[in-house]
Amino acid sequence: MTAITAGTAAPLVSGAAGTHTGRRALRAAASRVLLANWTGASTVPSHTLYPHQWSWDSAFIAVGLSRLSPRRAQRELETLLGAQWADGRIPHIVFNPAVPHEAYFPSPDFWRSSTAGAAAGAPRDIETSGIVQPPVHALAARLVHESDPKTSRRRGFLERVYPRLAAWHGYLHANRDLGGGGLASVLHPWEPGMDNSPCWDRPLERIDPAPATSFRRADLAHGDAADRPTDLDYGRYVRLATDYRDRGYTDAGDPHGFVVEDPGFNAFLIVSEHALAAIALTLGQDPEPHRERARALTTALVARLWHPEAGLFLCHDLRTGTPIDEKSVTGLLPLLVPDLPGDVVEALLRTACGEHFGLGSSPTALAPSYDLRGRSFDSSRYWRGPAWFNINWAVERGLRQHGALAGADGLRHAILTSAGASGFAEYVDPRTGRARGTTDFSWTAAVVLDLLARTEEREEGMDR
Ligand code: 2M8
Repeated sequence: MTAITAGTAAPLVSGAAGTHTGRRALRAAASRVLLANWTGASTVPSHTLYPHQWSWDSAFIAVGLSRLSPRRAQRELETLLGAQWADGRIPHIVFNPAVPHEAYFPSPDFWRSSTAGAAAGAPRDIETSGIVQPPVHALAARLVHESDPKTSRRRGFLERVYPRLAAWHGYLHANRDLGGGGLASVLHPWEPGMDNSPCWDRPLERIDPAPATSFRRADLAHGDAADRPTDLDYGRYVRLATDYRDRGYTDAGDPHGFVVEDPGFNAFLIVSEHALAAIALTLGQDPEPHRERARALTTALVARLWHPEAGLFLCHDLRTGTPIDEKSVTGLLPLLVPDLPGDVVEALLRTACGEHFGLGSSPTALAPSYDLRGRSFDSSRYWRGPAWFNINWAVERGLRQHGALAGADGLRHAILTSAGASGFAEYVDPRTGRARGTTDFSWTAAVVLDLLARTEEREEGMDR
């Protein structure tokens, strides 16, 4: 097993993804996926399984699109921000009215945002869900701007998105610090994006599932049931979303059935807060409030969710006031945070390449979504083991930021090889690399485009 340590550089991408011809073919294939999934103002994650716009998907997609068309990347984010609620939340789905309701569950007639969310400031003329997803957007906006600052400046991109992104963070800060310790909490397993992670098993035991006869899943028409959450999971997702909707999507007040502090969600918030500071500076505004918030969040993240004995950040169940003793890749995502204490970084790097996550164990090793040794590990089922490309892109950035260059180069190679070989799979079996879920998946193609461009920038000595 290759140790992941700071300071050493491995050769650049090698093999098919490393030759110029191989890279050109990969870039062309990834571009075709994103172009085919573009619907005129935004990009669907997949035409079959997810035929609307998703919040954090769009952030990753914008980063990839910026390598093809900076204007389109800006449009992707601005379409999403066009559906922002007056309270600042960015909804996790923006529905395309041209898509029939039967194509995806839960559809707009379940969420009823324009009526049930009216008091919270849901738009009247666009239907959305009422929950949120990880705040990757300000990071994406910064990267989109940096990919072509001239076009961005000419179009006033940052001027338009900055107040909206600041309002989004303001919502999380004002409404979602339900633990009172300075972190944002999530109220539904769909919010951290890792829907059926084993981390949610215990908190979900308390939730009385909606009967399976009360809803009709659309996902099973397009996906293998063994790759998807179970009916029992869905019953609980439906119960929690119904309760939230029926309370007008208000965050304060009655205790929520599910309320968790998630390290990955908060790590993205911190990185995005740093991105807002950079954006403010570019616009001639004061970056200090964003820096101050990033510092406070970082302190709270370490104080509340770091567990030295696990060598990992753990989720925290606010209903019971206890840590959730499961090793999920969400606990590695704080590698994205720039100012972590040195001992925490060292321990995280050890955990990343140890037996639980196996980075560096082979040239194609990707970080699994869940502990390879965990009792609930399942190599096929969604967020219970499979490796996801957006998450590995984030881990790669984290490794590189902390100087673990050999590990970052190895992971970059693994992402490019595995994404191409799997037909831009939604996720892959972390042991075999076999495609799972759907293929031609947008964020998989997007992170490939970004990593290919970064590899070239690095070769030309301009890596950002
Ligand atoms: C998955 O989640 C949706 C619900 O939001 C679903 O299963 O229908 C997750 O993988 C989530 O992280 C992702 O954003 C979404 C669309 O790709 O699909």
